[in-house]
Amino acid sequence: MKHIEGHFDARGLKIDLIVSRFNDFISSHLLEGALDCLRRHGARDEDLTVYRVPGSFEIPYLAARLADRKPKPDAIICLGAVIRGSTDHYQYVAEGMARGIQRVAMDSGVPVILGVLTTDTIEQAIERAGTKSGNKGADAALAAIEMATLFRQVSAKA
Ligand code: INI
Repeated sequence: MKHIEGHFDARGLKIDLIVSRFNDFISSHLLEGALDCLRRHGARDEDLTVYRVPGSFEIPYLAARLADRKPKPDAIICLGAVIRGSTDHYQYVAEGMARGIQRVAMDSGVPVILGVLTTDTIEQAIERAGTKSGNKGADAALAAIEMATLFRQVSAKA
């Protein structure tokens, strides 16, 4: 029986991070968590590139461009915070962002990791950006390492 899975050694992985400027108070902490996690798993700064976009809705547009480059990145990590307001704008931004990210991943074959918080309140976002519920940017980085190392093995076997 074959059993193939990713691991958590990030040495040599080329990873792009896309960070939304909207709610930067939150997304900057997600970025810190992601970078810290990547470095602690062996990623080198010269293999990491941070890109900024205006809001989470724009993340998939840039992800599509980055995933299209040759050579492709090993993974793309998307970071931001969509926080519910008094109108339904939140819903359009959150749905467009999540569906777009998934579409880029499916179309490109690059793991595109959803590290964008969608919360009802600012407090819930703070809890997930390095306080009592951990740091979802770090969680996204771990998922990126696991998927990138899994995809490398699958490609090597193909
Ligand atoms: N962008 C976010 O990243 N988070 C939000 O909470 C948010 N809300 O609620 O408005 C938000 N809006 C901006 C959006 O992502 C686009 O930048 C904008 O609509 C221009 O296309």
